[in-house]
Amino acid sequence: MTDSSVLKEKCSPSHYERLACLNNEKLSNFVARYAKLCNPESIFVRTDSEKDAAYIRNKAIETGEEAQLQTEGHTVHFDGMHDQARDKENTKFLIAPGMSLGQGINSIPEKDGLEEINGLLKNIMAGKEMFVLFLCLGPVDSEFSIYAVQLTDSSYVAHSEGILFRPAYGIFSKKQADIEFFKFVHSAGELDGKVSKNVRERRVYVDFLEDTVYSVNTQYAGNTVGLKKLSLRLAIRKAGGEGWLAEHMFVMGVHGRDREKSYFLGAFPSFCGKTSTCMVEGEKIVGDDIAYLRKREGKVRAVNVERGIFGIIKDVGEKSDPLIWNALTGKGEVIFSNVLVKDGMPRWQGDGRKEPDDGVNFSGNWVNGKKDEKGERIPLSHTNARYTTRLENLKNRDAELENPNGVEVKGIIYGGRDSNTWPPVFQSFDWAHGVVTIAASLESETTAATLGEAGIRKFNLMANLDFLSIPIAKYIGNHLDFASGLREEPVIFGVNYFLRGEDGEYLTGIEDKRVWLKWMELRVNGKVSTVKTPIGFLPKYDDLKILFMEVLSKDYSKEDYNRCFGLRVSENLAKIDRIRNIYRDVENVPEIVFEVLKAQEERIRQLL
Ligand code: SPV
Ligand code: MN
Repeated sequence: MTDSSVLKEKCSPSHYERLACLNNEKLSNFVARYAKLCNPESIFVRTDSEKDAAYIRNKAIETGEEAQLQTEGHTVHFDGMHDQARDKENTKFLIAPGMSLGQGINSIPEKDGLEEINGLLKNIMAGKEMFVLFLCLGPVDSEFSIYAVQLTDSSYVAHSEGILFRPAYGIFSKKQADIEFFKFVHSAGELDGKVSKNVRERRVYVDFLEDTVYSVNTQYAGNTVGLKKLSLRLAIRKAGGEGWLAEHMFVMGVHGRDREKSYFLGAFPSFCGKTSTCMVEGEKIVGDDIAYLRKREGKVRAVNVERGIFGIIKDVGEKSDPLIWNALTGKGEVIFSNVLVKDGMPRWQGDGRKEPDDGVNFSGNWVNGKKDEKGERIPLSHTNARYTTRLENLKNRDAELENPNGVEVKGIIYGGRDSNTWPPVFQSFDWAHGVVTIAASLESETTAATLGEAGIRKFNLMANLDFLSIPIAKYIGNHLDFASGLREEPVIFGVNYFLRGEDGEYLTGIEDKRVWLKWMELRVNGKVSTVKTPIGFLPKYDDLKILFMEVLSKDYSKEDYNRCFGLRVSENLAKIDRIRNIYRDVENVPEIVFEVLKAQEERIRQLL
């Protein structure tokens, strides 16, 4: 059977024509190859039309991958009991003979990986429809754009891609064979009811040599939605070779006292306040998860790779998160995943309402007190339950979201879950100091967003470790080099929302991040001075006192300030030791990393 015959056989004539008219042999070969291997019953080629989007939405309801909720546009999707987060262990990079990605990055020889994945993909879509999606990372037709084709047999995945990313069939049609693209092949595999059955054979294999990612026997979006974390891995490598950066960062606009906006990027590991930071009241969101950064005319500009949010729903409440709350409770397209459904309404942990005693959740019929096979209580919704919606649904969406030139970046913020070392906010001395002692020294206490034990401090440089597709040393080198040729370097800040006092109590309030943002805005615009300390520049008490009153109408006491901003000497020294030990084990780390850490250590030791 020739390539085109499999397409003719499985596509209706009009859908066959949708592919054929793109005149792109590479593309047709790719689709044909996996159509042959995965053997779906039929193929749906999605254009950018609303009719096609509606077909996929309806299909998700028809197959049961999603169920309609009471509110117009709302649906719910459940992932399997053991498919609720990114699977780090089974996510691997295919590498050619003689190649090494170094420490901390899972890899498998290309030949073995392909053999395994091709075996798993064989006939995996039998009886199902395969969707062919054309999408774009970043705004369409800009310097930042990367195009992508996703194949999937999951209407939930296809639906999510359509909400989260810009459609690009039109560009494929315009550019014809002259288009480069990332490729994603996904199958949920055999289903048990509506969920992936063979999660033990869950695999996410990244073939960066072919710009292709395979994802099998899983539905959780972090493992399956190609343009999200799968493409980030490909983009990091592409960026490294081309002198730009692909980062796990939000993009937001912070208003100054004059109402002028300054744009910030922020990198936080999962569950550390990333979405809630870019979503604070009074400011503007461009994106909450992934950004591409490029240099232009001596400045850094960035875009949101996505146009939607796949956000954590736990603790989203009417009072604490009014902007998200409104988007999630009003009409409009939202997929709720792994929440509890009670009387056709989604409910979740920490939604601020009286907890129901029963309902349907990821474990099936749920009653309060239900236990899993290990005897542990099943919460009403999963801790990593999420919502998927367009930024368009949010009142605080920034007008620059679709600007093909991105926004000018004034500051970059790094934050982790850190109970005892960093102060709530501080500024690095310069680019290299920020890259080394803040970004590349980022650690975070673990959470439920990935499989594994929670509550352990883990090194996570730039909050991007899970997605690194190049050796750590090379990645740090790219960051250090990125400043070359810049007239104005973005200012690098560290934040910590999880600092605790001696009794274990949190020292800062949930809303305080609004103050830290305002202080950073003042700093990037040179409007306030600082206290110089061995770890960087700290806010002055008097400035914070004014900001707390202005932003939160709150008194800020000197005692609070001292508790939060007093330098934790032994903890900071211990951190330097931990980080240095990590980098000592990594090959080819630029010498400047050790020099900057040493200088920081000496500055701190002088206080002793
Ligand atoms: C994260 O965990 O960082 C997320 C969700 O943004 S996931 O798509 O799973 O990566
Ligand atoms: Mn993320």
